[in-house]
Amino acid sequence: MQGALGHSGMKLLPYLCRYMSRMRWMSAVGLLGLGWAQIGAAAKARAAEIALEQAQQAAAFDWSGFLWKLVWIETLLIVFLAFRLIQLVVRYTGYDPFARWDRDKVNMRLWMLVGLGGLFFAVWGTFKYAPLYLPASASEHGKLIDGLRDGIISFTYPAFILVHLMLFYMIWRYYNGKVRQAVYEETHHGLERASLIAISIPVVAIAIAGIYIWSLPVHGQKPQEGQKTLEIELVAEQFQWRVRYPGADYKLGRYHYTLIGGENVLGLDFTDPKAQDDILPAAKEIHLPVGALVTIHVRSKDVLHSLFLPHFRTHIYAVPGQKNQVMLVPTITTKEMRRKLGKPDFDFELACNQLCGGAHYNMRMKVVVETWEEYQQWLSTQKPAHAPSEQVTEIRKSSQTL
Ligand SMILES: [Cu+2]
Repeated sequence: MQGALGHSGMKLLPYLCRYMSRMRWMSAVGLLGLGWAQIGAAAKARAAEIALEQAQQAAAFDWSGFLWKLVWIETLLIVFLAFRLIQLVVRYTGYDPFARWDRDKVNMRLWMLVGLGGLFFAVWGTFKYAPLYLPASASEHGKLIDGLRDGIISFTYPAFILVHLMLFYMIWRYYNGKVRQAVYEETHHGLERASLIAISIPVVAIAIAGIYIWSLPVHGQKPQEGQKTLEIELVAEQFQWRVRYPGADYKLGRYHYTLIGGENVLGLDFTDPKAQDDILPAAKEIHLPVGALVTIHVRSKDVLHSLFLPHFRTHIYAVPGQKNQVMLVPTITTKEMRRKLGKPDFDFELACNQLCGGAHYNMRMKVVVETWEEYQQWLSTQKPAHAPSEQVTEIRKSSQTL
C-alpha cells in the first residue's frame, strides 16, 4: 500500500509526532496511558509491600489483591490503546507498517507455535507429574482397573499425538492457499467399512472388559477356598464417618433409622443379639485385614456423601435411605506399603468424594491394613457399641437386616 510515507518505517516517528500534535485529544489519550503505566508500577510496588504486611497480620480488606486487579486492568487498557493508535495511524496516513507482511504465513506460524507448543507441554506434563500419580493398586480388583486404564491409554495417547500432528501439518500445508479445494468423494464403502471395524474393535473390547472389571468391586467377588471374609459398615454424616465392626459372631446386627438418637448414633436394634456385640470404635481410623474379602456396607444419615478409597480403586456413593455395598481384597499391609514406597509416614486414606457441606474436608480417615491377627488384636481392645442390658428397645418388625 502506497501511503503518505511510502514504505519507509524510519519516517513514521516524526509523522506520528506531527499527527499527535494535530490530534490533541489523541495526545491526551497517550498521556493518560503513560499515567496509567505510572499508577500500575506504583500499585505493583505497593502490592508487594502490602503482601508482606499481610503475611504478618490478617487484614480486613485484601488491598494487595485489589491493587493487582488494577494493574491488570491498566495493562489491558495500554494494549488496547496501542492497537487503537496503530489503527488510527493507518486510517489517517494510509501508511500500514504491516502491509508487506504475509498474514497467512504469520497466522500459520502463530498457530504452529500455539498448537505444537501445547502438544509439547501436554507430553512433558505427563512425565513431569508422573510422581504424583497414585501408587500401584493395593486391592485385587484395582490391579485390573489399572490394567484397563493402561490398556486404553496405550492406544489413545499415540492417537492424541498423531491427530494433533496431522492437524498442524494441515495448517502448514495449506496456509498459502495454493491448494484451496479439498478432494470430495461421495462414498467410499471400503474406507467406511474399514474405519467402522477399526473403531468398533477397541470400543467393544473396552465395553466387555469394563462390564466385567467394574462389577468386581460391587458384587463380583466370591471368597476363595480358605479366604477370610469380613463385613463392616461405614455410615456417613455431616461431617464424619462412623465404622461398625461385627463382634465375635462375625455378623452385623439390625438397625432402623427411627432408633437413631441419644447414644445410639447408628440406630442399632439392640433386641437383635447380632447387634449387641457390634463394635463402634472411637478412634478415627479403619482397620482392614490383608488378604480378606472385605464387604463394606454404606449408608448416609443426612445428605449424599461418597466413600472413596483411592489406593484401593474403590468408590461408591453413600445415599440417604439406601443401602449400598462395595467389596475389596486388600493386598498389601500399611507397613509393607511404607517400605515399598520408601515413605515411613505413608497411610492409606478414606475420603468423602462428594462436596457435602461446609466441613466436608473433615471426612477423611486413616485406613490401616494389617494381618488378620493384628486386626483381631486391635478389635479386642475396642468396646462394644452398648452393653446389651442398658438398652432395651422395642422389637421392630420393620428393622432392616444387612
Ligand atoms: Cu461427605
